[in-house]
Amino acid sequence: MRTQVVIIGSGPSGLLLGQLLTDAGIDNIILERVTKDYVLSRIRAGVLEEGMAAMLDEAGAGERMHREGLKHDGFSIAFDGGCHRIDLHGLTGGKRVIVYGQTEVTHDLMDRREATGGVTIYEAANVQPHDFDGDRPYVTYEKDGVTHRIDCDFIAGCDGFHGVSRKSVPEGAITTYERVYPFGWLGIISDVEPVSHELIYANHPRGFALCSMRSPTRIRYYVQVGLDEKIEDWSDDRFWDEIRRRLPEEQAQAMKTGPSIEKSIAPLRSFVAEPLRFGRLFLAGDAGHIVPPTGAKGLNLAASDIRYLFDGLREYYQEKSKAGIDAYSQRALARVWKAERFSWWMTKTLHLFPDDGAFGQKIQHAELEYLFSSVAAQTSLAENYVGLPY
Ligand code: RFL
Ligand code: PHB
Repeated sequence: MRTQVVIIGSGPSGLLLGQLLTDAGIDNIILERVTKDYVLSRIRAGVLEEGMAAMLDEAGAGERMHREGLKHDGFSIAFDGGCHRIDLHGLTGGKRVIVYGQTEVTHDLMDRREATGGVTIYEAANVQPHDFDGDRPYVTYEKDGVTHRIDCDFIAGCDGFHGVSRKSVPEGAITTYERVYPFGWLGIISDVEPVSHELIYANHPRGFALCSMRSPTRIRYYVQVGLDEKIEDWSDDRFWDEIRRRLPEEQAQAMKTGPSIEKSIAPLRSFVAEPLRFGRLFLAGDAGHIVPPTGAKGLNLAASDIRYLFDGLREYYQEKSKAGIDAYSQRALARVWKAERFSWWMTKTLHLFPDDGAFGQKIQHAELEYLFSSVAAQTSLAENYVGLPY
């Protein structure tokens, strides 16, 4: 088999790249390790920057997002019994974010791929990129016990943090930067009305909490938990009691509760691999970098990587220029590091860090009080939250 670009991974990065390439007349095949239903069962991000929304439009997959997505002009930070609103729209000259689940984004991109005849091979086992340091790379995989080979011009590693692409790069060619946080997020989904029509991020002595949503009738709430916490120990009642304790009185009283339809614990990590290109292999999205979810940047960074990578590949095929692919790693990393900084700052400012002691807590309080009193500080937060330009 031969194609122009083999894409490893059918998450948002791989699907977005695949669609833009298909629409530009560039052949591609996606290899995905698990089933389509499994990919669609993953519950992850929920906040889209306008830049990402524009890319979904460009890929012809934005229609339902515009219809069902919730446009948010601001969010609040709960602290010390009060709730302080960050006016994203006013502080950024009219920008906003769209609350629309990653599951829906993936669904829309998969539907569009099917409608335009794109090829995805699900349950492709032992996917392995080869010879990407030369001019004739290829990828092997197993399907139903048979080994297949696809020859190609380029390989896009869009296979997430645990994927095979980054692991295939010789150790000496890659540098990694990492910070693992001493806590995780316990998240639930429940079909109840959100406590507020905008998101609330809470800093509380018992730990961080976040009230997000998926629709006007479905909530996505999180609480910070220790790394040793087990999901079996968290009944729905225990979760609702804990999140109410971390919110101001007014929101705690108003909170509607119900049975959870999903409950899971995710660890928090900052991670960057440099560079993001190794000959004819590119890393994009979580394969190349991870942010803690506090800034809602993971999914949005996947989109900006694909912006640069797609532009580079299109220039290569349509204009016979290598300039875009040569610049990919540097352009993507410049934006990645700014989002890493912002996500680290949001995480540091809003969570309880038990090892930082009383001094750490005092600094955190000063940081928040400064933020609530300074339009300059709020503007900086707002412009990062809505997304820096591509
Ligand atoms: P994905 O979504 O992980 O997709 C990678 C795809 O590659 C497949 N794969 C392979 N395929 C073939 N061969 C292999 N060897 C393979 N290994 C893996 C996988 O099955 C999968 O289908 O990466 P992508 O496309 O780069 O998208 C990135 C986003 O998914 C990610 O940044 C965000 O979801 C991060 N994230 C969150 N971001 C937010 O902004 N807000 C959140 O609330 C939020 N919650 C989360 C998250 C990520 C989580 N992970 C990674 C466990 C919660 C969790 C639990
Ligand atoms: C979510 O809705 O899942 C969500 C929203 C904002 C975040 C993280 C997660 O910062």
